[in-house]
Amino acid sequence: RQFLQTSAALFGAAALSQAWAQAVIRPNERSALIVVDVQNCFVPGGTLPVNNGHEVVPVINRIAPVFENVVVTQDWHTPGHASFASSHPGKKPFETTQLSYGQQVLWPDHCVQGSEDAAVHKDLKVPQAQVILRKGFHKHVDSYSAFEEADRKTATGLAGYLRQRGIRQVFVTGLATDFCVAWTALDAKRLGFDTYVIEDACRGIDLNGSVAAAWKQMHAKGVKRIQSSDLALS
Ligand code: VGL
Ligand code: ZN
Repeated sequence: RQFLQTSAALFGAAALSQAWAQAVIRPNERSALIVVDVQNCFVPGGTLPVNNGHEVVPVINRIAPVFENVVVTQDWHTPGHASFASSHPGKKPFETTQLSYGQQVLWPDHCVQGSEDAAVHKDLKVPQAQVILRKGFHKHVDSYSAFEEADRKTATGLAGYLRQRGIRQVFVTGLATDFCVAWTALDAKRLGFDTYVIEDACRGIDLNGSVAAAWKQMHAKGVKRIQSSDLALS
């Protein structure tokens, strides 16, 4: 009896401190939601489908209303883009090659400018989004990150846009966790933004453990990994 009461009290205290430790995160006017590449190409039926990629849509739709500032990105490649395996004779998708700026994973042809495949997913509901940023439009340079192209020299302009609008904190969601989401989050952090990735609002491609590797790198650089349930939605 005594033991049961004591353990119940301890359990209650533990649950309470747990609740305190897990402080709710409340986005404000200096926060932006970044929705990365939620496009037809990256969901089942698209040209570079991410497993269960479509499942990010309801999660993003649920959290989006608390964000005053929303950025949507679109992977937006030229026909014959350098990141396409079809542009490199003898190469197959998911192999790698050496380009002028370093190693490049080669992908199936995807997200070609103006195609239905490159359109934003029809069920995504972010009517307040203020900018749609297209990336990967230079034929010879890929751009996983929404901030900087793969040559690590060419800026997209997003950092300046966010700074000029007074944004200090970003919440990254979308596709794919291990490529465009991770690169975007790592650049955001490096460029001085307080950076969160909302794990359940992302899905990964996962080539040879790339999802785990991406989380490890993001953790090492101070990107914060949270769940959509950590956000205050009212
Ligand atoms: C992406 C591979 C190629 C992404 C874009 O959005 O994560 N991945 N292009
Ligand atoms: Zn791409």
